[in-house]
Amino acid sequence: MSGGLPPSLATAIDHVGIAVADLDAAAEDYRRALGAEPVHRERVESQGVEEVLFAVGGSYVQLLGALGPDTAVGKFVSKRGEGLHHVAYRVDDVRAALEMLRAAGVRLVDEAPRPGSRGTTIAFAHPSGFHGVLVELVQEPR
Ligand code: CMX
Ligand code: CO
Repeated sequence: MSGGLPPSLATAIDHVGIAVADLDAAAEDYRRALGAEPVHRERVESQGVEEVLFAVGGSYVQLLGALGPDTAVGKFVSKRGEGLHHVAYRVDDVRAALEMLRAAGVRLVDEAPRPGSRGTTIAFAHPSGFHGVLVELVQEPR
């Protein structure tokens, strides 16, 4: 197939986000299992999470501990238990990517980009548009 296809949304999988109940315990389990030290840890108040990142190739595994029960991750863990929380796609321009999703009729969580960890710019699209998987768009710092 060629012609008429818009440019693709993303350049890579940036990370997979995994909701955990105890961030320190999970980070230690992943450290042993992956045979690698975490590369980053950050509290992101605006998202209600603390994250630990492990690098795998050019992508990350993002462990997410909730900062409280009424946060996105806190509610997820109490309703569904630990596990895959979202898939994050790396994009060149979050604003343009949001426009592409909007044009494709995908339900958005964020209407506009916002700051994420590591100086990234992020936005979320609703799981309903991606067959049950919450989607994050990530633009690396310029
Ligand atoms: N993946 C798939 N489904 C999810 C989900 C997720 N991560 N989180 C909630 N749901 C489902 C619930 O299971 C529930 O399904 P049912 O109706 O079938 O029971 C439904 O969505 C509603 O659940 P809820 O607890 O009422 O959740 P809300 O609708 O209030 O919020 C969502 C869901 C996705 C809009 C919200 O979590 C959100 O805005 N997320 C974006 C921000 C975020 O997740 N930040 C943390 C990560 C930060 C980072 O990666 O840096
Ligand atoms: Co994420």
